[in-house]
Amino acid sequence: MANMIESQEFGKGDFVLLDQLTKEAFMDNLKLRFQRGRIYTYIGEVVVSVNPYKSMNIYTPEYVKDYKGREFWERPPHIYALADAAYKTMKRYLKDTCIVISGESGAGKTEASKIIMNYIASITNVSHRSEIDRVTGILLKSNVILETFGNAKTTRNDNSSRFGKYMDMNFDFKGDPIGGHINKYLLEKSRVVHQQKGERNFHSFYQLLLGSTEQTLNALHLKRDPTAYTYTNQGETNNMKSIDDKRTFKEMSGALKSVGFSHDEQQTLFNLLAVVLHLGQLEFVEEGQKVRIQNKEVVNYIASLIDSNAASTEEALLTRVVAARGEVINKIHSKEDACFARDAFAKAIYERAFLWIVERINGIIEVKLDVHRYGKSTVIGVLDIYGFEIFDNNSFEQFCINYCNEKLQQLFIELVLKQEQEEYLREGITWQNVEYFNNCVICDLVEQSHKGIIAILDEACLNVGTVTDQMFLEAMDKKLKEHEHYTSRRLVPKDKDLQHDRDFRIIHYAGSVTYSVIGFMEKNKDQLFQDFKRLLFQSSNPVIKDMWPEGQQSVKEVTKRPLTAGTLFKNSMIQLVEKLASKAPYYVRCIKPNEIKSPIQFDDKRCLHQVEYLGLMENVRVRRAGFANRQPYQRFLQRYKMLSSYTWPNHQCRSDKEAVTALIKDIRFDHDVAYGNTKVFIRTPNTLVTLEEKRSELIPHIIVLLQKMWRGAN
Ligand code: AD9
Ligand code: MG
Repeated sequence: MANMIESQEFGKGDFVLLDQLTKEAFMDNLKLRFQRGRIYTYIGEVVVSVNPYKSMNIYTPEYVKDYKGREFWERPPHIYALADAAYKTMKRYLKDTCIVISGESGAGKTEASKIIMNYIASITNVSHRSEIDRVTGILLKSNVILETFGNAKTTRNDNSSRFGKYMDMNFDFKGDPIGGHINKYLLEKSRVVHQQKGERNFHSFYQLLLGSTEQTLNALHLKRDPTAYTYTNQGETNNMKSIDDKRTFKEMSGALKSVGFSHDEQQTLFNLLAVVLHLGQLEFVEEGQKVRIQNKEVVNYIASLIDSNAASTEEALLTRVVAARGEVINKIHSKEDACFARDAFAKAIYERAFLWIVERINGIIEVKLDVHRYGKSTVIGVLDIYGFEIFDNNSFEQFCINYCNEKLQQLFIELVLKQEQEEYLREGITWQNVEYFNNCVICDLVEQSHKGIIAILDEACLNVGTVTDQMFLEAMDKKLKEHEHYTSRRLVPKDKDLQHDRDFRIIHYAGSVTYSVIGFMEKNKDQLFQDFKRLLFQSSNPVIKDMWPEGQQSVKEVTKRPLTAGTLFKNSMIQLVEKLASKAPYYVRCIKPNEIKSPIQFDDKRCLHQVEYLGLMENVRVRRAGFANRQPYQRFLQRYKMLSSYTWPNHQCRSDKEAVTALIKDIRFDHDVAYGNTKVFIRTPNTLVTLEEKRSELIPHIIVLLQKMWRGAN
């Protein structure tokens, strides 16, 4: 076990080894380790990681060498041990594995995912095959691109991922990376047009404005000043010391080039960023019944950047074509409609460009090698997805994100318990169940057909124009009033946490969250007028045209209602969970030590809350209820055979199992041990501690003995 390697001053390297499992003991251990610079601690094979908020000298090539091919218990706790375990399982048993990284915003998930990928890149391709180097390079560099377009500064994290990412790395039979695939989940596109105080739009805009050449900016009709644009200036946070947009722009452009984006493709991406910024500058003014655009030159910029003409662009911005009773008519926007449509257009352009980038990278890293020649490819998946979010004002996005966390928690419960149970069954050992809260009921509350929140929302969205957010809330109240995890102001008028009529609350496994219903329907419908799609499809820029294939549909064809954002998200979550469940899972549970990004402060209350909602205590309990430790007989012998004359230096038994039984009887530990078919199971951590102590006492004698033998032989 890990903590045997470390001295006691660092606490226990595995929470399973705590003498007594209390909240206090758990938190004391976590805090002590954080204060002593030990940011990783195990719960069996789960890694608990506390964000150090400073650079740590523990990711050097020496560390990589130290952990490569080792078992968890051979070295102090480190995320490398987990990455190595996932890799070994994949390579030795040809089993697909996945690493699920969870934790709240700023807890260190994205950093952890990069550390894992870098580790895997460094331990593979020992024969330096150039094709493998190329693939690994692309996999790593794609992170730079995705962070530029998908991350932003929020109040909680200067580099917050505003999308979920699941990345598969494919390996050949030698265990070298030969390709990969990225799945992205729900980009928070509302950020494109609106940011809260203290936050920024996606990094891409600032990088382009501050990092590109004067010539590029001129061609895009842009000024080198993020405060000049509505869409980049609402959070009033442009000069961030921690963010070097200029430098990152260089790095990102380099990454685009080396990953394989052509010059035209890069140019198009920059054009689209500029289009979004210009859209935010459009001013609509009412003139009698009509609305016109005050700053026409902006329309010209937009038209030229999307390779279209100004007249069509202006028409798409001010009117929409609708089919009514078989007739096609041109409907003029009100000022409010025009603003809404403009924002929807900006969000859609950005989202589509992001999706296109992901697909483009996928096209490049897709496994193209001949399967017959290289054998079946195996996979390690890394999931870095948004953590549980509670803001002052929680909307549809938080609802989706928190639902996602419910799904992952459900998977964690199922897999961690299932795995334990399966192992006991396989090994022929009886065990007792541990009580835990099964959040399945909350997943149902959200996703059940007909009765779930998403279904109720979809039903409300079917009735165009007539149903309001408030009516949707009433429908929920009616259907869900009996549900123990749902409440609203109408149902409990005196509840202090429900201050507005628009509020409803879900009691999540991680705590209660109050959501404002405002905007739910609009965000769920996620409507973009066909006029914009057609405009972009008609662009003479092939990249833009390619991004908008549905623009080729005629007005009359567009009758089928597309799936709503909520349903699409729900489906993608169900698929994701299925994908993860089919793989051998490894877990990293990230904890954010404080709210002020301090490398020394450990905020007890905040940390305890995270420990509670991540279910870490239950995790330890499950691990301890059964057996704290298990080891294959042969491995156990190798480590402890010196403890008994039955087994030292070699045993005479018929099997390793018999030898271990004799050894354990000899040292009188058989009351605490069960013998499985292939492994020995040790119930209490103390037994293991004693075994280790006895071993450490004997080792100096053995060394002396071996030295004598060695001298004798010479
Ligand atoms: V969010 O849900 O995307 O908003 P993450 O991904 O959990 O969030 P992230 O990995 O971005 O958090 O970490 C936040 C910041 O903490 C990083 O930008 C680093 O400054 C810092 N961090 C996190 N992990 C480490 C680490 N292992 N070593 C040093 C770290 N710094
Ligand atoms: Mg992140």
